[in-house]
Amino acid sequence: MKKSTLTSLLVAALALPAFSADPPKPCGAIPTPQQVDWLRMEWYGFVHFGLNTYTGREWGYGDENPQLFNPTDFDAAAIAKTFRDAGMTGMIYTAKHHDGWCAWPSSSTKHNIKKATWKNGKGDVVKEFAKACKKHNIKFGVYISPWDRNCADYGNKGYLRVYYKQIQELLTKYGPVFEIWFDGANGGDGYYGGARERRNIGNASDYYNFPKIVKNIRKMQPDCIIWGAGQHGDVKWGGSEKGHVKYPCWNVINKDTADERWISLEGDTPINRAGWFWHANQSSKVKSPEHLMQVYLDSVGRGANLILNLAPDKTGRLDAADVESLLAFGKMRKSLLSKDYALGAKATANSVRGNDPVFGADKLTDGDIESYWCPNDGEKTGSIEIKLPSPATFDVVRIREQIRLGQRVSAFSIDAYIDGQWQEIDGAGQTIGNQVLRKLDTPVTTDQVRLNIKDARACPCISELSLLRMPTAAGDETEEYVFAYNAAKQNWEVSPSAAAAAFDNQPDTFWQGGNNEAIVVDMKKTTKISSFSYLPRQDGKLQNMTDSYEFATSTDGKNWNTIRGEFSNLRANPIELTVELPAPTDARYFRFTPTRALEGTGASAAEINVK
Ligand code: FUL
Repeated sequence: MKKSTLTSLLVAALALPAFSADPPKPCGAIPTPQQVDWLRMEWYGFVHFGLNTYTGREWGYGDENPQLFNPTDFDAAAIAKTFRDAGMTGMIYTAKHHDGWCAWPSSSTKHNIKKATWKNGKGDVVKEFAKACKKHNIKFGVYISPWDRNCADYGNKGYLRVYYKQIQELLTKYGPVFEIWFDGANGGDGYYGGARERRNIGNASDYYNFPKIVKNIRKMQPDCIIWGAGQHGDVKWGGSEKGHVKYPCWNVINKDTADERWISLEGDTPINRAGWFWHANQSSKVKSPEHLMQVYLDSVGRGANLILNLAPDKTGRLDAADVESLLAFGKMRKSLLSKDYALGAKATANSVRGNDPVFGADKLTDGDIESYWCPNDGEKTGSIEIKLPSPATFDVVRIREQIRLGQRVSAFSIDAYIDGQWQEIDGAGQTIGNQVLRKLDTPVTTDQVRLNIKDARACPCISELSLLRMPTAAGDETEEYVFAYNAAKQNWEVSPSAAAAAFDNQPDTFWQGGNNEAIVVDMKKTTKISSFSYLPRQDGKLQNMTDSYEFATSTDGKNWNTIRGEFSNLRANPIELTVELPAPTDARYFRFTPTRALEGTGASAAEINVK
């Protein structure tokens, strides 16, 4: 090496800042930039709107008349605006649900919007929503059910061509799609082109060939987040249709193995207890803003995203009660996030990576989501003290990890300096990820807070700590169950008498019997009824949970009018379901006969009602 080169290298080395540390190496699986952007969207809306809106079903059978679709007052822009006003960052529309009906003029099947009464078959709901989202600056996504109860070829290879075509149409004709939703419900009874039978597809991933689907989506829309797809996608189900995700919440699968892969979670829930689609008389079932806040804390506040469903009614408008609750929750959330008492506060840490200020403690309070505090490699614990300019009162602590380097922290606690000493205000912190929102039991007033990282998979990388105040108390989970209606049941004569538990207005008690064991009710006087409702057992068990029925009415107890059907989606969402009768009917007696259970051979019902 020439002497001059050596000298210039030495000069360059001396010119470096006194302390300069390299950033830590990623730990485990890391998210793609798209997954990071997606997590920062936090929450967005779901829209369930299709033929089910007109039949009152949660799952269409596949034989519905496509002419039924006829919204008289559909305004996609008004819906997108409501979502935007609430603070939602996107919308995912059920372009095709399990009934197989396509809400766009698809060339893959005849069962589509071209046969709708609406706009003489010239309409396209997907197009209108995509345009409306663009106009109101929220992202647009699609739900396209893999299960198709209409298609004659469902279960065979032939259906795959149809399905791939549908995916291709949705991803190439409507502009950017931020997320595509592949539902997990697969196979079962259906119309299937007239076969009216039960079809099982075995392993869903193998049948649909999700790896191939994922590959094709990446080509068509590289930025599209893929939900489900048998864990070949980017995001997985939160685990219940109540919107919550479990805590601790790791955004990886095959954790700590060579196959570890980043997959985030999404909590999903409808704003209305009536179900995902719109149902008559649902206004009394809307979830309160406080309840929604609790759902938000238990999804977004555990490091996942939240998708909240709003269902347009038959006119195509959102339900007024749903909108009111959505906007009230949106306001509550904005208020919660509006003031961070820790922003700009001084911070010191017991250890800073290579003593380099780039990784200093004040990165937690600089309002920059990308900068982060980090200790040296091998240090899996650490503690940071934050000193506020003056005491503040807060009851939510938000902490974020720099997830681009992987999810690391597995245990933490928070202390506050109160009455001259450090006191633990949260000792139960586990994972962090994109963000945790830790709600304290009571508000705390202090000017000093300490975050203790107690364990991590590698040196922790914490990007933010915020001190927030909840505008009103977050709702409690045990909000009282609201029935669709409470008829005067006390005078009814129920046979067998053991079935009384299904008519006591107590959601927690339930009747258990056998399949095909009829319950006959004498209401003692003839009334006009137009629907009946069924609440499945509420103890969290699926065993003997009735999911198919016969329901009959009679004026004399001898001659019966009978209908048959299924209670859909109970496995994921065991809510009270209302079945509209074909026409209002005079009845003194009704008979409920369970004909199938989700699991097991028995039958059960927590509550049955008529209206
Ligand atoms: C479930 C479906 O079966 C429901 O009908 C609904 O669409 C929900 C979002 O996903 O798996």
